[in-house]
Amino acid sequence: MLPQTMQNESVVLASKVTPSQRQLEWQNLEFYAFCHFGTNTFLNREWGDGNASPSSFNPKKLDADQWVKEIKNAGMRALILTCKHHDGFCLWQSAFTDYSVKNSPFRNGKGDVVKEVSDACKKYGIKFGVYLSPWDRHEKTYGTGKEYNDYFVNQLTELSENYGDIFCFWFDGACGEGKNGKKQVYDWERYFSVIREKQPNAVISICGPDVRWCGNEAGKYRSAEWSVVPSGVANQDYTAENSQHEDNSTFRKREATDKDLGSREAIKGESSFIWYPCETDVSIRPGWFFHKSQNFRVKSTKHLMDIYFGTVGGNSAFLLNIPPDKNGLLSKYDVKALRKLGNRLREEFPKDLTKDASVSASSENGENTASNVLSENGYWQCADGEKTPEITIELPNSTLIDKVVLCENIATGQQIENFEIYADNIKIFSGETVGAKRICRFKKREVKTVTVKITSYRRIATLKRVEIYKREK
Ligand code: FUL
Repeated sequence: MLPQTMQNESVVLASKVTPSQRQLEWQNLEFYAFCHFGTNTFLNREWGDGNASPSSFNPKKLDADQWVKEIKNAGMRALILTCKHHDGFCLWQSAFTDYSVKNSPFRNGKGDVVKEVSDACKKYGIKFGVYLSPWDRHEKTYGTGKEYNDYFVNQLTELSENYGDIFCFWFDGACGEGKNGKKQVYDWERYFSVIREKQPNAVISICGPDVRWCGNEAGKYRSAEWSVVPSGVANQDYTAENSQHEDNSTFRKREATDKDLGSREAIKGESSFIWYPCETDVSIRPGWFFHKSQNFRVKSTKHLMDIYFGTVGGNSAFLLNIPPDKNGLLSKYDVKALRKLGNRLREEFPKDLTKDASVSASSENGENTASNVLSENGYWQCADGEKTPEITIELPNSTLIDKVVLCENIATGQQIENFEIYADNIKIFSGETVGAKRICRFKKREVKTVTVKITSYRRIATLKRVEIYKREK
């Protein structure tokens, strides 16, 4: 028997949608870096017009190890590099254009930034991703149709074949006219099939089928985030329509436009759904590229932590941009912010207090027992049709706590609509949606038992993990 609440055909269909293996693996990354770097860095621009001389690109002290060490230390698990931004300048030695590092003074025209950064990622054990702007303001074939699509596919092929495993191809929605005043019709299906063939584990993000743009560049997040949305949301025209059309800073401050994509009200009447999880991209500074004038406008730890809790802790990935400076280094201002952020994250999540706890649930479903929520394997699922299932963690002693972290078993879909948390039978938190991760924060208190009560869900109710923390200091 289905739970009482699940009486709507759209909800039944949405509850059956599950992530692909590559989406499941991507979800584990949670927090990762963006590095916007290119001629704009040297010319103090956000959008290059494609006319900058390659000689402007001259990072004299480039040290990708420094970027990756700081990024990793701040808790990030991957890095996406702007291998080519809208200006068309390539940070690798592309055989298909002269507009690249090969005509720059960087390493006497012998350098390859993509290689140095991807090698550093391998060395320090984080994943590497590629931003390749479809919009190209330099390339003369842009706007011709097939000829530019061939060019773009050639570049995708070079990047796919020469730099090891790539976890993500990030396609921007921003698009305008090219050098010849023409607009290009992108052959997305062809781009996607090249990636699927050459890098089958990579997610294709934003103008792609695997990861959804949050809809703003200001670090705004939804209080309830659904990874299952109507199929129409994964449409490149829809994404491009909502993306930036002009180079101005107002866009970067704009807040989320779509308030809700996945609730039962939002999906009413829809009949086709996809797993399309959210990624929130925001820069540590006002701009995406480095500008000296913004050295004192690096976001505070408090602001970054708020975004972290709202995104990683709210069923979205967090893509934080840290732009290298003209030397080819993360500047001391950004490094300081990253170090403070890393320290704060370690303080917030020092050790999981559920070690040595015991667990019980109102019901269990076969091998999906309650005790699985305290282990790395398996998950808990309640008996079919139970109305308000609950699970209780009993700590060995009364303990000060200030956070409960919940993870649904998203491999079987996203199902929880509303839940409550009780500390020794006193309600201390209520929320909507859990998904991959929900970080529930409350004022610190001494607690012996923590109960999670699922007050409404779709088809089945599961939890993969329950963790409990208390901030140090
Ligand atoms: C936007 C671009 O136009 C910006 O320059 C930046 O790359 C940002 C991440 O995406 O659409």
